[in-house]
Amino acid sequence: MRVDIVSIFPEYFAPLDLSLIGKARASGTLRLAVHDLRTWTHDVHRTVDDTPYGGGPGMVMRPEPWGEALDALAPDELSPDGHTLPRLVVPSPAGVPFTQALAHELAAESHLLFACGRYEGIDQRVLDHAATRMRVTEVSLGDYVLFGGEVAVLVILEAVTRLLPGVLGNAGSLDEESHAHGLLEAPMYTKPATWRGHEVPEVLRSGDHGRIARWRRDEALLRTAARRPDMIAAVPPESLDKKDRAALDRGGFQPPAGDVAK
Ligand code: JAH
Repeated sequence: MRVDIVSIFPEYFAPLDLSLIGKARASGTLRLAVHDLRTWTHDVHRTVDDTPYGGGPGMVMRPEPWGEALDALAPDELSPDGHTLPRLVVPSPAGVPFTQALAHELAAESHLLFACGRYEGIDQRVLDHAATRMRVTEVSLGDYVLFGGEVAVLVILEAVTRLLPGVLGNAGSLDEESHAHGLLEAPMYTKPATWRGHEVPEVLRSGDHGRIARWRRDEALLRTAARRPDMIAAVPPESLDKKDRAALDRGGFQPPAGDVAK
């Protein structure tokens, strides 16, 4: 996968040399380049912002440097290798929610181009014009405001690159983790069996794989009901069998109405 990032703070992306993302880059699985937006300014002060039309606080990113950056990184002409245009991803509090499903979708792209806004954001015409030539997705990580899109891009890239073939090895199974099956995971423990007076649940030391699976399922259901009412409400009622319903009931949660799975 090819990834380009445009930012006025390219130094933010130094961590991408490290750890598993660094390995993916070294192996060629990930071809990543970080670009300074000021490359595409022409005034002595290399200005990237200006005051907002209509008034209001803060500054807005000028369209001209962004226009040139996108022209350079997403050229109109088809290259000799017949490459397709990148998918432009723009972190913004006004974006669509970033989910594991969207991470999978982005991991299937051959070329991602990230545009990091700062201040009050990028002049809307940059995104409107880009959308006439390529797919543009504004993405939100959650309902809070950052200084800019840089940290959001680090998060998105970490979620996406670990899905690329060969990056995780097969040590971690992607389909057993949280958000793969719509429930939070049960808690995990390692040695020692007793630590500061806290014991590892007996069932996990029993060696009884049937009981362990049942316990983990119950804990996953109870945690999800307690912490994520949105996720438990989205569980299809017919996917909950009698034991699932009994676990929720014991925890004081109302199991959803509907057909009971066998
Ligand atoms: C803030 C440009 N949902 C997280 C998130 C993503 C981006 C931004 N804020 C929060 C942001 C200022 C300028 C982007």
